[in-house]
Amino acid sequence: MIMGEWGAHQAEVITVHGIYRPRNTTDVVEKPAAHTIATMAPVRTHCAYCALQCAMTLTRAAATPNGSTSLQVSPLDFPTNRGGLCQKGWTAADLLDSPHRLTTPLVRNSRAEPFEPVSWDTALDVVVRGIRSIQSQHGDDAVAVFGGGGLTNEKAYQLGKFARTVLRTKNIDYNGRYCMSSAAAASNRAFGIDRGLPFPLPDLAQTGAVLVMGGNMAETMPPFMQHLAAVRARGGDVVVVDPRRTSTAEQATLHLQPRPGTDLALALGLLHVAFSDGHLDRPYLAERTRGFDEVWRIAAQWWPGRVERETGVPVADLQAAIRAIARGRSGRGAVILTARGVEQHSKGTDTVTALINLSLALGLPGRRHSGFGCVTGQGNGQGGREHGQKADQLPGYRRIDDPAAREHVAAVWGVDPADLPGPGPSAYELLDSLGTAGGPRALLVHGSNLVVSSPRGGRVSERLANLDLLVVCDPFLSETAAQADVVLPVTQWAEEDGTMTNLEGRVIRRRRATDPPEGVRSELDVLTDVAERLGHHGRFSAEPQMVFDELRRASAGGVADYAGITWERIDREGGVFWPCPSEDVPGTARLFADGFPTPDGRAAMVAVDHRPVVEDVDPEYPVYLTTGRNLQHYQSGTQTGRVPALAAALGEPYVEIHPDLAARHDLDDGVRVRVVSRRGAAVGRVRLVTSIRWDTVFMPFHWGGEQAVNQVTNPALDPVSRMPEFKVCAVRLEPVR
Ligand SMILES: Nc1nc2c(c(=O)[nH]1)N[C@H]1C(S)=C(S)[C@@H](COP(=O)(O)OP(=O)(O)OC[C@H]3O[C@@H](n4cnc5c(=O)[nH]c(N)nc54)[C@H](O)[C@@H]3O)O[C@H]1N2
Ligand SMILES: Nc1nc2c(c(=O)[nH]1)N[C@H]1C(S)=C(S)[C@@H](COP(=O)(O)OP(=O)(O)OC[C@H]3O[C@@H](n4cnc5c(=O)[nH]c(N)nc54)[C@H](O)[C@@H]3O)O[C@H]1N2
Ligand code: SF4
Ligand SMILES: [Mo]
Repeated sequence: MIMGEWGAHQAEVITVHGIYRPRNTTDVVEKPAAHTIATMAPVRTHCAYCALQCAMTLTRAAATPNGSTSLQVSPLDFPTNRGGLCQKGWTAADLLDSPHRLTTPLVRNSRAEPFEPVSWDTALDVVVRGIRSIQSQHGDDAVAVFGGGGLTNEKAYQLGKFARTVLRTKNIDYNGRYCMSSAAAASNRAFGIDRGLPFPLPDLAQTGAVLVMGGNMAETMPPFMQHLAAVRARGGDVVVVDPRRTSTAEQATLHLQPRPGTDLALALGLLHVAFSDGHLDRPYLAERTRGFDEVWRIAAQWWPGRVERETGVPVADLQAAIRAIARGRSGRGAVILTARGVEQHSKGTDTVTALINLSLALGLPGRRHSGFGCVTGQGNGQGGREHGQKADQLPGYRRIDDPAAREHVAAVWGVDPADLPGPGPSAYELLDSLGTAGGPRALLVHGSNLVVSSPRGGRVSERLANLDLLVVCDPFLSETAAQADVVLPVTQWAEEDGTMTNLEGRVIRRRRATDPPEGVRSELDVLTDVAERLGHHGRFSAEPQMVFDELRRASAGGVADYAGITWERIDREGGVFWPCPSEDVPGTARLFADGFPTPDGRAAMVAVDHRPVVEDVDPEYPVYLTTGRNLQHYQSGTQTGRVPALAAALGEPYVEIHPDLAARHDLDDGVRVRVVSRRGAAVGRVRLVTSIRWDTVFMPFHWGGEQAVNQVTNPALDPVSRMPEFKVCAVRLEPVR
């Protein structure tokens, strides 16, 4: 029932974009123009969190006696979520009226002092004076930028443009380096393109067999499970590979439980079995791929018995997995999917490569209801990696070291291509260089809580402490913001318009459903203002649709071509798949049917071999640690830790331990245990479970301080993707007395 003052507007959604244009004066305290959103009609949008981007409506409930109103979430039927939402989605509106919300800029003179609330003008003045003085003393690269895969396409694009043309720094990277980089690198070198899923998600439900390598969708994307359930309901197979018997593995027809960090050997073994059992697709290999012979030369050496010794997976299970995939393929189709479990390793790129090789040898990519895909993680994990916040990239998934790409993008930006910086270091390398001799002296953070989510977090905190200037834009006081000199409160999710690109490569609309709190500004507005103050007049827009139109031009002709996508079209069609080079053509829902976007149109099979984990167990650190996610919490926990229902469901980290291992350490269920590595320690509560290997413990990474498992993890990097080895290191366990 619609009541009260909102009733008059129930028929339509009226969104008035307040375009804030800073004046060239520093003595006026500016606020964003007053926004008027008068609506009772539900606003259609997508969830605040992960890459499934479940569709929902937000409806303002009737005003309570004290005048406050809250937004109500209702799921919508959309191809990814089919009317489902997880608990995080259901409670996402709590982020909007959270009492923890930052509503004023915070500044302090030294890190020893508490923050003082200040006006936007004062805060931005501190930022601009800091940037000027640091760059004049130490050069342009002395200011660094760290972005996030949760930012809208518009914000990610603007951030890259700001870094390259206003700051002129090469030092920009983002948290997607910790997330999608191994999958992206492997896909690019094999297929010439990196779109996580090369087909719409509902295609999955049509296939006959799915191999899930290192993904736990039952906790990380619960509505995704409908598509896997549909495969099983038709008699198909779901094979899950995970050192833990997760709730996803529970719903599989077959579960393989390897030792952490051995998936590359497993993938080579699967190819070996596929070959010896006669399942290779020879005509496909001959027509659509190159490089099989070198790939086979290595896989030939990974006979099943050797793979069993390396991985702990019985030969019979390897054979059963291949039988399931081959059966699926000869029926409706077969799909191989990877997620962070196999990607977040110092050999993540090669492991994904080996799995792509397996999929090509079986003839899956480009075939109906078949293929290979990587399950992208963050809300805009896909779009966030296409438009230029990555160290080596320009918009449209262009390479920053490609002269033609530089020329195209420089023309859109109105700058000289020679003035664009070159590629910079990757996320962890960038953070590890902060405040060191010759390293950056200032860091601007947009959309990441990097002290909690980076490997070897203790070292990252020390590096931040060495900076002359740390500026953090965040809706909340995250652990990273708490270390800053300047904190800028920015709009989030349902307070802004923009686009996101979901795990399928479908570009969708994030719609504004409510006013931001008084005092909060949009990040587009903040970047525009700082650019103006640094003398770049009229080159940046705070209006998301204008930014998107510029992004379209910058991406035109690139791999991730958005030129034909408009907001109106997204509204009309319910989302548009990239590449979409012109408004007259449909988006590309399915890739690879007629060839691969490589120079010769064939997929490249790259020969890769197994190698050990960087830090193996030894008598001093005898247990493997692996890390990941829990159903109710998201990432570093900045957001979900402040949602009451989620904090109540799980308020502290747990450590999953097999009873046999616990007995050897004298650990009972529910006691506190310290997980210690060569780099640091983290404390969690013991959960005795028989679902984990006896040589491995698992801890989620959603908490900071002494509960942060990233105090313990190993920053060893993949040589190609520069992905840290989040998923395996050596630890010892100490009871906390
Ligand atoms: N609830 C929740 N959902 C989320 C997120 C969240 O933080 N919370 N984050 C989102 C983001 S950004 C991402 S990237 C996705 C991640 O989604 P997933 O990849 O599904 O999540 P993880 O829990 O990191 O890892 C998946 C599984 O990998 C297993 N694993 C660990 N080591 C290995 C190994 O060596 N080999 C194999 N085969 N498996 C291994 C773990 O046991 C774990 O069950 O989730 C998204 N959705
Ligand atoms: N041990 C271990 N570590 C991991 C992983 C793992 O599996 N194990 N996974 C890695 C992966 S896959 C990922 S994706 C990273 C994620 O790690 P983080 O980058 O730390 O991710 P979040 O916690 O989502 O941080 C996003 C921050 O941005 C804020 N925010 C939300 N919206 C906006 C916005 O519009 N603008 C701005 N400026 N801020 C906003 C949020 O409040 C939050 O503080 O963690 C990585 N770290
Ligand atoms: S699965 Fe992801 S997108 Fe869907 S409701 Fe949960 S967090 Fe939101
Ligand atoms: Mo991620």
